[in-house]
Amino acid sequence: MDTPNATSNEANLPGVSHPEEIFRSSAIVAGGWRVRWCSSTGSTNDDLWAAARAGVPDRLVLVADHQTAGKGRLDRRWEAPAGANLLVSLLFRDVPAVPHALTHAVALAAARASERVAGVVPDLKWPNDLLVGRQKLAGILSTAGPMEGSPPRPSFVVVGLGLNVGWAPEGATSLVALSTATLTRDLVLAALLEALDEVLSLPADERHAEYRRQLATIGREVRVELPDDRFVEGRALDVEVDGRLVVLDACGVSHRLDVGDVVHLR
Ligand code: BT5
Repeated sequence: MDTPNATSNEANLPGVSHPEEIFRSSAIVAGGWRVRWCSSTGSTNDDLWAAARAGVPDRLVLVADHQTAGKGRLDRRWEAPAGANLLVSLLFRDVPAVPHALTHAVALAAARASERVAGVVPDLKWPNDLLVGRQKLAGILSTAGPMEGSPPRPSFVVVGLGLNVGWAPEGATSLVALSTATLTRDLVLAALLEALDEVLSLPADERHAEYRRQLATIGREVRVELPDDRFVEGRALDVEVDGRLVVLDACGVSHRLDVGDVVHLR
């Protein structure tokens, strides 16, 4: 595991074409994480993925005040005005046999951090949204590096989290809207990294059990919209260790779903 080095924040980040311009010098270092802030970039996930390809160390965390091309899943956009929300990507080079476990860990850590700093207790919605009631508080996008080894697994994973701290679009929510606590993005980030260390230290089966417990999707009637415009409706029965959602439809057919958007019907 790489040791954080708070003084290295001015250094160029390999794989990013304009590092001097985008990185400013503030650094928070917590646990084994090395944190770099940039004022504006396209997408922190894209930058960190490129930097990972160029060899930057494990547990590098990239935070942006603003993204001009923030990405959601399935080529959607992630919006946030400059300076309002936590826009962060984390690099994991220690990839478990089930890479989804890293995404789940970040979701659990974001939920713990929201509770600790703001007293807000979000639910998880499959695959990785944080909701309060029916409103989205945070979303996660994970991008895997090239496969290697035997059996093959990603050489690294970048997990990007957009957590609404001070702003939310119509129909979504933010920590500030839900809490009277004094909140800064630094505070939320520090709580996130601390919680992530805790969650990652859990044995894999306990972590999966916690993810399963917090997944409000289980036991609900759901409509899962699939990327090819098909959909599955039924009762969400379970989430498997590999992250797949198990849905039993009205004909008694069980579907194991890898990607999709869930609508909680009841
Ligand atoms: C997600 O996608 O929820 C994943 C979002 C990941 C964003 C982070 S920010 C740091 C890192 N760098 C990146 O470029 N991305 C990651 P998805 O489930 O597809 O949700 C996207 C949809 O959520 C959009 O189509 C909008 O409808 C809605 N949306 C956009 N911005 C939002 C916001 N701030 N809060 C709530 N909903 C939002």
